[in-house]
Amino acid sequence: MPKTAEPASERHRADVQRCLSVVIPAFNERATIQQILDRVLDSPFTAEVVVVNDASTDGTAEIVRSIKDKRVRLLEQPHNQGKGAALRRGFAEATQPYVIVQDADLEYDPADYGLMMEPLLQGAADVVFGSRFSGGNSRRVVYYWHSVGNHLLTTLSNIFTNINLTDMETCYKAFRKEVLASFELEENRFGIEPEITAKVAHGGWRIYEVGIGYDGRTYAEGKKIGWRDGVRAIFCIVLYSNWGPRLQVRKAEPLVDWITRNRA
Ligand SMILES: Nc1nc2c(ncn2[C@@H]2O[C@H](COP(=O)(O)OP(=O)(O)O)[C@@H](O)[C@H]2O)c(=O)[nH]1
Ligand SMILES: [Mg+2]
Repeated sequence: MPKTAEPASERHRADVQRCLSVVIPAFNERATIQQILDRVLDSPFTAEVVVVNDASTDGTAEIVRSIKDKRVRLLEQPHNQGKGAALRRGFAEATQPYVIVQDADLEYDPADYGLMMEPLLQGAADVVFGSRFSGGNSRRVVYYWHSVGNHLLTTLSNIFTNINLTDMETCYKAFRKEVLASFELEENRFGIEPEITAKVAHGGWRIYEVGIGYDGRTYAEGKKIGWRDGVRAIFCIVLYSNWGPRLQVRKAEPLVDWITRNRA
């Protein structure tokens, strides 16, 4: 990537152009939605925030509605459909040249948008992944077996896509808008992460990875993803690879769907 005198991450706030659509999928995130929106709106890159409320029942939407900042738009899903469906809706509504995914909890920090935007603004990248497992950023120490699972899923994804990511499942994925317009997304739930990864890899887009901080939450603090989502992720890695159509993995979909949906 070409070096400039003043990288985006260190540029003076006043010099930063607002150019970023932040898409926030939100399902029952009353405890954190206000705080994450404050942080997102505080970023000098944020031109627009598209919150997709996934039929929350805890008052999340009311909190979003009470925010006066004109950059915030609230979209309502008619019934709960999952993160993937929420992102599909949010991406379709994004109007800015760059789009980033922001979860509604506080695990990922909008203060890292500068790092994420740098390769995009310099014209070096079409897509940027924020990695929790590379770089010297601080990271809350949480579940060991989750990190093993993440590494396994990333490795499997890399094998099928032939790109060398260190964190495929990261929430922080930033795109030039054209990239998102170049493919259709199908996954409704957490399978969206391997699906996006496979589609940007197969599209030949220029992908960069930057180290980001991570303040992981525990299940007691509201974390929801589970091992069944890992099963779905493995399925999606194969399904959306070049091997998918040849192996006719779609035939296994009803069973994988059933496993994913029947949460303990
Ligand atoms: N778990 C879950 N999250 C959803 C859903 N729809 C939207 N989301 C949002 O997707 C993001 C990621 O979910 P989260 O439970 O934090 O995933 P995790 O941090 O990987 O465990 C959060 O912003 C959720 O509010 C859904 O149906 N289920
Ligand atoms: Mg989360």
